[in-house]
Amino acid sequence: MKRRQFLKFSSLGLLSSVSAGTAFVWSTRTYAATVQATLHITDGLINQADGTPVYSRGFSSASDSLDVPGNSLTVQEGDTVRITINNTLSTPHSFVIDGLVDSGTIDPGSSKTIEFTADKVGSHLYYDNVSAPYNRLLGLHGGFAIMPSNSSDELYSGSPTFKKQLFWIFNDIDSTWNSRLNSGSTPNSKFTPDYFTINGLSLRPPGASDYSDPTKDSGYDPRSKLQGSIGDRTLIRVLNAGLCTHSMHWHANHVEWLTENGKNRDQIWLKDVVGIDNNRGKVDVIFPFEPPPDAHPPVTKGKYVMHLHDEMTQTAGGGLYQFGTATLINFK
Ligand SMILES: [Cu+2]
Repeated sequence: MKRRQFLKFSSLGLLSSVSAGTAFVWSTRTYAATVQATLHITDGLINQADGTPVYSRGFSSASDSLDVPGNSLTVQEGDTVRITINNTLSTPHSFVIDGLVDSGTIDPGSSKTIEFTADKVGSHLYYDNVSAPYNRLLGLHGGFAIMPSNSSDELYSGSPTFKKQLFWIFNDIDSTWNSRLNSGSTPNSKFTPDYFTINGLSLRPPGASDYSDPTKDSGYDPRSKLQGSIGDRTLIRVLNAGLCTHSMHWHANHVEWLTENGKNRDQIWLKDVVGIDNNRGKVDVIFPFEPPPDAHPPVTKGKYVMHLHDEMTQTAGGGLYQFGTATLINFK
C-alpha cells in the first residue's frame, strides 16, 4: 500500500470513530492528511417527541438512512478535506461551511465532490443554503470542527484545556412549514416552531414513553449528555441551526465561555447562563466538572440538567411540557 493511501485510510478511520457520536478524545497527528467523507442528502419522516411524524431532510451516512443532524466531522488544521455529497432527492441542494467552502448547486440525483483546506481552527456549521433557511431548518445541517495542529486538548492555541469534546446542534421545527416544503410549496405563515431539538432529539420526563432511550431521549443521547467525574473538563461546541435565539442554563457548574460566533472572547467569563444567536449562532464553552459549589453537604456525584430558559423550547406540539431542548449532566 502506498503511504498516501494509507494516510487516507487512517483518516477515514478517524472520521468514523468521531461519527460514532459520544463525547470524544482527540489525538494529534504529526502530518496533514487527506480526510474523506461521503454524505447522502435524503428525506423522510421523523417522529417528534409527542409521536407526530414530521417531514425532514438530512445529510445522511447512507442513501437509505436519514440523519438529522448529519454526523459531526472533526479534522486537524492543515488537513485536506474531501467530501462527496450525493443528492438522492428531486430538488437541488448544496453544502456550505461559511468562510471555508461552498459547493454551489448540486443538481437532483447527482453527486459532487468538494475539496478544501482546513485552515480555520474552531467550530463550524455545515448546511444547505439553497432556499435559505428552509433546507437548513428541514434538517440539512451538521457540525464540523478543526482542531489546532499541535494540540489535542485546546479549542485554539492557548485556550483553556479540556479532556473530551462534543457538539450540541440546536434546531427549531415548524411542522407546518415542513409539510408545505414537502409538497413543494413555500411556507406562507409566520415561523411558529412546535418542536425544539438538541442533536435532533428532545427530552422525555420520567414516566413518558421512550424515557431514557438513548436513541430518542436527548437526556440520555451519548452525543448530548454531559457525563464525567471530577476533572473531566468537556468542551461543548454549540451550533444553532434554527431561527430562535436561545438561553442555555447549566445546573451544577458554571461554564467557561470561550467564544461567541467564532470569535475568541478576550476574557473568559464563568457563567451558568449563556445566550446563543439564532440563524447559525455559535458558542464554545467548557463544562469543568468541578464539585458543584452550591451543594451542601459537599458532593462529587449527582444528576443535573442543562435546559434552555425560553419556556416554549421546553415543550413539544405546542404545549407538552418537558419534551423540549434539554439534556442531563451526570457527575459519576
Ligand atoms: Cu434553569
